[in-house]
Amino acid sequence: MSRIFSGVQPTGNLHLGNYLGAIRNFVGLQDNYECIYCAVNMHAITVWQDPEDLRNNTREVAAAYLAAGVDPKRSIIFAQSSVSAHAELAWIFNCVARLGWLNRMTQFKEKAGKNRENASVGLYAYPNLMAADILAYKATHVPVGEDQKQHLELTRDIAQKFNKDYGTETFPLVEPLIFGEATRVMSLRDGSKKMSKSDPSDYSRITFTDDRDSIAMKLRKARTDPDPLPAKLEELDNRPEAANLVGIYAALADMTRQQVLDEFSGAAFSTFKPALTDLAVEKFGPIGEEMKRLRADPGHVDSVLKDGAERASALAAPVLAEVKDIVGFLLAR
Ligand code: AQP
Repeated sequence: MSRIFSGVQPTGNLHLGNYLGAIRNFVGLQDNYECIYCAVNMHAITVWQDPEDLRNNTREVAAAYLAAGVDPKRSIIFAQSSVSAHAELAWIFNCVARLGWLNRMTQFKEKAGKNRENASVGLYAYPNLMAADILAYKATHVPVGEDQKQHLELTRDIAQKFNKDYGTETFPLVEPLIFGEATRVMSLRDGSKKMSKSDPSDYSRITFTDDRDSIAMKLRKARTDPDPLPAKLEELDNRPEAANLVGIYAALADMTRQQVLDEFSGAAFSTFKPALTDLAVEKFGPIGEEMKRLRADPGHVDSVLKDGAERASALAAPVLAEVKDIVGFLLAR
């Protein structure tokens, strides 16, 4: 059976983009793959995290997986920092990846912003740790949103270079799984920016724990244009905010975007936004409720994470031992 690995950073404000681009897809994949889902807390600290918030947000990511329908018996759910193979393999990959490769990573440029000299070394080396996350399990497929495509290409480059340098076929070339009608959900305030946890405006995103009133309010305030919805998909090309809302509706309703237009063409946003609100509440509401229930039972979430960490460690240990041997590290016997 092919193996899936994916992760979400426990940096708070889990949102509809994280759900539609990644977490929702995790659930269906359990039928056909062995799945490993991680709260990537070591990635989170590449920018400052308050320790207590980090602990809570790590549980929150695990709770989101559970509430969305990931089954902890069939799949592995764990926190990255509890399996030391991630950090150990990342160091080896720091020595495989080339500076030129990392210099091309757009996420670093976006997150470091103008004050590059002050960004952490971890933020720069982030893609090497991501490669280690995936390859510590020799995972073959990685379900992610579109924004992670470039990092996955780097993972393939690292696997290829490692295999070539050492004359082995140790690592598979991973395939991204980017699917659904909303692989890149945009900010509700600005159709040119992706919906993101770190956007200072809470109105830019719908979060897992928003109630009906908040969802309705955020969608009511969502930026749009004055025109009604068109009949054809091409007519959305220069209307990023309208295209975003249609994409969100399609993904939540399991429809294509054209089917959404077939239903709503000619409708004003004053009609479409309430319909989208109802749909978002129907699909997202129960997940938020379940997360609230899980928040009240941190012992359960902790036991899922502990069990997951043990199972993940058992899978990663032989891979790390194989890599250390290939590299020429003496193995302690
Ligand atoms: N807007 C999005 N649309 C579709 N998918 C998205 N993902 C993130 N934003 C969108 C996908 O969610 C998964 C987890 O992402 P992450 O938490 O590891 O990091 P991120 O991509 O940096 O997420 P954010 O929300 O944008 O956080 P900040 O603001 O901290 O940078 C990934 O599969 C990602 O593709």
